[in-house]
Amino acid sequence: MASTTAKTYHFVVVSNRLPVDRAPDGSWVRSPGGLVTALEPVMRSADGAWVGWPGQPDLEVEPFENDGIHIIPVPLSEYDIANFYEGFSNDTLWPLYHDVIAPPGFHRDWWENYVLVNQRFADAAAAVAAENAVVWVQDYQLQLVPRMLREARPDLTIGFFNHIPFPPYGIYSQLPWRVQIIEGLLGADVIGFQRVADAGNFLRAVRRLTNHATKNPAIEVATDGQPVRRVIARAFPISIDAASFEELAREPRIQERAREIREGLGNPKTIMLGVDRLDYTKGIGHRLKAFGELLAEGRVDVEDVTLVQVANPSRERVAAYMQLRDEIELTVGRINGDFGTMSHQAVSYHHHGYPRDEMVALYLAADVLLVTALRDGMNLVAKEYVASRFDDDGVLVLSEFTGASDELKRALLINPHDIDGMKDAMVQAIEMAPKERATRMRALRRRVLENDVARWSGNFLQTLEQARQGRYDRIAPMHLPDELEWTVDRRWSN
Ligand code: GDG
Repeated sequence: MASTTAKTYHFVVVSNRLPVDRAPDGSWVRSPGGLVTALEPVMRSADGAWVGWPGQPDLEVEPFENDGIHIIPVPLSEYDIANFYEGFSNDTLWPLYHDVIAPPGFHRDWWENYVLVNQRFADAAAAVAAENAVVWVQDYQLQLVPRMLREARPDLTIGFFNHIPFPPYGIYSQLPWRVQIIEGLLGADVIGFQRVADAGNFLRAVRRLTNHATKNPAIEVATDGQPVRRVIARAFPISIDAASFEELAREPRIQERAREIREGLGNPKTIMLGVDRLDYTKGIGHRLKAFGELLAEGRVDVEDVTLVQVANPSRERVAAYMQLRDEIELTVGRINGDFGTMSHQAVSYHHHGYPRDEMVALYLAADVLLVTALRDGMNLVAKEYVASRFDDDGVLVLSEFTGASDELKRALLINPHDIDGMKDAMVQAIEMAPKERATRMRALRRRVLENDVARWSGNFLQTLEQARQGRYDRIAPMHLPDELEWTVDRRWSN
């Protein structure tokens, strides 16, 4: 383990969590996220560094190298985890940015700690960034970092990507610290969102809360006594390492495992699958309600159709998540009690995570994937299912409230609040003829395989490079559904 303390880097990624986990024996294991896969080639060629929290309270570790990536750990105390992370990030921003599906908590001590911890991340990044380096900050936990970094290091080129939605102004405006967050983000040169609608919501918030002019494709940020700075805000829909999912799915042992899974479930005619973090944004309750009603009405027979639900444990110390788990498990128990037979369970429920191999086997075993999120930045599970189905089979039922629905138009698109509509879509998916399944899946696959995560990071970093060179003429204007959105300057200020 080489120490890299005094070194500086020309490419720095900053995210709440580091891309490595500490094993019980003290060694570091790469966590298999899509972001790491996407950035790995850039990291290697640019000799990059990754700044983030190592995942355990009060863990102070010196910078080290892991498999070609320089790791710069930022420690968080128990207090920081409770206030910055579980509090402000996951109990204020998360519900607020997801259409207040759950009520956000507004607590000044959470906010104060959010500011403090963001400053700590910004300081750590500023310390390791070389002169004129590119720094890419990730996600809602670190929205103040771009401005903090710019103040410390005006020489840097700063990108920010928001993995979750950006809410409409009517909701965003509830946030007592709404101006500070906007100004924090505007420290970046390029701000990326999942959907065009998210970028539009952000632009509207900029107009309502600041005096900066918005001229497509840039916001002109005027700070006292300094030249006007241009900030690009636009959509860069994230994706997955599609080829690696297909590759895994093509392995005979994974296909054999898919057959075993089907057998283990009693070889039902149709397996429907849900894979989600156990989160109230994912619409798991709505999905179960629809399925339960189909069984009760006799439109679906428990001998023919099984719903497999993987509910990956998440944020288990946040009260809303504890309550959600109780509700979901009560519902699963009721459905199984009411409709299960000795040989067939209605819902096969799993409250734990699985290795990637098993996930891909599940995708192959599932005739239908149900993505019923009430709000979701993108939803990578939908794209992983499509990438795995090299056999051009399987039906994707996809909520229109996911970012993925902007691209995956040949899925069966649903409004998960409309339970009857969702039930009809489930039946349509179960009954769909093989030919239609294949036509739809082929179209979905073209989309996912072309727009993979390497293309996503490539597009973002290219825009960042154009911004660095001041080549704003090279950055295409973003087309908002309502073109008028861009034309008004300096409308309101607070
Ligand atoms: C946020 C945004 C946005 C899940 N269970 C297991 C497992 N997973 C993996 C999936 C997928 C990932 O976790 C979940 O990604 P999603 O996109 O579905 O959702 P969030 O966790 O909420 O992610 C989201 C994303 O950021 C990226 O920008 O799309 O909207 O909310 O990759 O496969 N993986 C394994 N075992 C499991 O049991 N191995």
